[in-house]
Amino acid sequence: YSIQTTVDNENIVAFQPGTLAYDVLAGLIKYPKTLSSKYFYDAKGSKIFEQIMQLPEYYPTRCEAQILETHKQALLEMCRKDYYHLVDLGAGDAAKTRILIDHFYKNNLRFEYIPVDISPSAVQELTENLHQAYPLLPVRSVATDYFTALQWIHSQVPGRKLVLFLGSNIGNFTTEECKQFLSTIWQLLDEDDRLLTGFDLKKNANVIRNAYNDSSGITAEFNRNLLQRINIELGGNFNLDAFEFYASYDPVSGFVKSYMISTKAQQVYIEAFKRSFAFEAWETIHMENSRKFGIREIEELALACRYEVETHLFDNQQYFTDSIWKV
Ligand code: AVI
Repeated sequence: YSIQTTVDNENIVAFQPGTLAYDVLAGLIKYPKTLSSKYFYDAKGSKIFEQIMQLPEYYPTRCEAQILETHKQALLEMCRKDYYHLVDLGAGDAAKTRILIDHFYKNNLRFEYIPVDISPSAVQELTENLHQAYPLLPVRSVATDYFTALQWIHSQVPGRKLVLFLGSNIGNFTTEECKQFLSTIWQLLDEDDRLLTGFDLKKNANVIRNAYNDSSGITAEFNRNLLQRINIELGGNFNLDAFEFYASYDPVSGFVKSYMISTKAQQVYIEAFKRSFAFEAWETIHMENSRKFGIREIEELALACRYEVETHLFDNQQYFTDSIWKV
């Protein structure tokens, strides 16, 4: 189905689901308004996210790097048997995956690396960097959303695979999307295959809150960039100074929720839709969920999606886990 917005009787504009235009329109005509964090990652957004990963407050990246560093030999042994496909969902700049790539490559594992990312510029840059660093490594990159990529993998990547879903990307899904995603991957896996998913764990609530309210305001810029992207790509006129960033953490549900909040009553016009959207003072746009999990919740999720948990790998603070599942 598609959304149609009637501006006047002669001017009907139609958009397809899953496109920036469709999803922005669908989100801004709702109350409360929403935008999808999957659109954060244009070229600029991907760069800002790389800065976030360097922030002192943003611990998940460092914790997961420590996990991979500690367990890279065990993971190599796991992949030893046969020619392997290393599928990296949401690869970005693959800073963490490179710990494994480097170790596997230097130990002569015969494998192919398949990075998947929604940002074409990120995927292209990554592929070029890998070709330089590891000239003999076969790389097949895919620039699309996860669900399209999973269909592609199903038809194009036969044979044993380790599917990586690092960085707590799973926390950005709704509970529904999360189950749908894990069930789709389940259908791709055979008994020798493995899924390794990064889950950010529940911990001191202030540590979590600070990770999403960094003192240098980079996370705010990350969110604001989506408003700017709408201005550039859809002809919007969001006044970027008239929206404030706010992130909350609920230690019971484990959800960090991020918002851009209109600091005054205002109209935002978007040329692509030939219409304006009214904001009341202090009206919110929900931008992102970043869910934190308890171990019990992870195990219940695995069970609900018909997986068997093989092991949980932890960093030394137990802030994060890379959980390995099989079908
Ligand atoms: C990509 N994702 C796992 C990050 C997270 O922690 O939810 C995105 C992010 N949002 C704000 N900071 C980082």
